[in-house]
Amino acid sequence: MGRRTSATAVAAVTALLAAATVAALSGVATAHSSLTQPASMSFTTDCRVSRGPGPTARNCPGPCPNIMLKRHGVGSSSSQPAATYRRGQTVRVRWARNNHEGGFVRWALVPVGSMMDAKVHEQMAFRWGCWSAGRFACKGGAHRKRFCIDDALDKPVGHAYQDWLTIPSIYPDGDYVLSFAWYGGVRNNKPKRRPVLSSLGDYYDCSYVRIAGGGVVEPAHTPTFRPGTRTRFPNRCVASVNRLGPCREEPCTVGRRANGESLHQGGELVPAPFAGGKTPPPLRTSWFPTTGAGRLGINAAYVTDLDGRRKRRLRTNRVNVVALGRDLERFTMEATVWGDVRVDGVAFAVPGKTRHIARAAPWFLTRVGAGTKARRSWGYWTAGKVVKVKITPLAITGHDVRVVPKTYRIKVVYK
Ligand SMILES: [Cu+2]
Repeated sequence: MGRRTSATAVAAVTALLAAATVAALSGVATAHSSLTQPASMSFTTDCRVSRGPGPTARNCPGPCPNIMLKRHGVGSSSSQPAATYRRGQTVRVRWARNNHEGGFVRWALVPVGSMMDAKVHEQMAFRWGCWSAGRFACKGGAHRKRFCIDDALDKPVGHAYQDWLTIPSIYPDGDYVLSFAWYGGVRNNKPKRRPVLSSLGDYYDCSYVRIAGGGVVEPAHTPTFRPGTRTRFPNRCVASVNRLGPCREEPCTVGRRANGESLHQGGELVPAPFAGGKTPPPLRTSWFPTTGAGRLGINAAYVTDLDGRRKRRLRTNRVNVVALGRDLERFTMEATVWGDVRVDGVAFAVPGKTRHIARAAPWFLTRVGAGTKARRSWGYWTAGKVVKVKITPLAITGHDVRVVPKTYRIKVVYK
């Protein structure tokens, strides 16, 4: 509880201790967890909805904390973000275990102006995992106070959870809110019991983060579910429910009674958007504000086979001979992009032919064939003749972007 330093914080600690005592005495399955890295925008460790009893009452319906907000210092606002990330960077995130087990954690990056809009958090979620993932032991002192808070299940050492997130490249430079949601927690910390019983509510936390630099801004990103490290199952999580909502209010029991029957029974689940092998729709960079001016160019281009393996790098200062034979029977091309603004696509143009626009990275001249894993072969060439391919990165219109295309000369021959 070393996170709290102000007078309000001391009061909060008192309330929390009282809550823990009430919970211990009455057997109320009241829980708590919060984001510890990057630092939360709030001092609360139990942002949830619950009526009580007494100090366990909370009206923190998310998707970001509405109570005990930090007023100053690091992590208190967009101008003092808790962390700065690069596009494509893999970053460590940690959250308190506080004697609890099970459920899912959902991550989203949302514009600061939408931080209290649950629909936006849902739409912009980019990653799901198991909440009980990456368990680690705290060292003593400040480390324990910061990351393990009240955890005492494995006395005398406190434990907490962690995972690593790769920041999708769809976010233009700017200020965002990283959103943490926990749902499906397991009643009485019994992850081995079947069915898995509900009683915990939905939990929320948020952190102000900045995104600056890294790779080029890409148009789309498909959300992923990865359980995380050190989980019980490689592709599922032990949870009482698989989405936010059914356990909006704690305790998630009949009549909201502490000793009531569980409202939901779960097991080894995947998050609802991934149920039955589904994948959520891609997130689009067009949802985010963009920086106005900058440059975009083609970094490199390659001849690849139809599985996308790069066979040779193309040069702009000479005719590139593509020799077709046993090693490479058919081919396509790929380009990479540099720049500091959003790229909306890459156009491949041959004089007199229809140009092809790749709409998402990796930037290939041909699409993946329907129902296959291989790309279509490119056929706008005549053996022995030089053909020009002009590759142009496409910037969002209405901005002052200097675009630098490249043209490659290609001659296809048979070996
Ligand atoms: Cu708790």
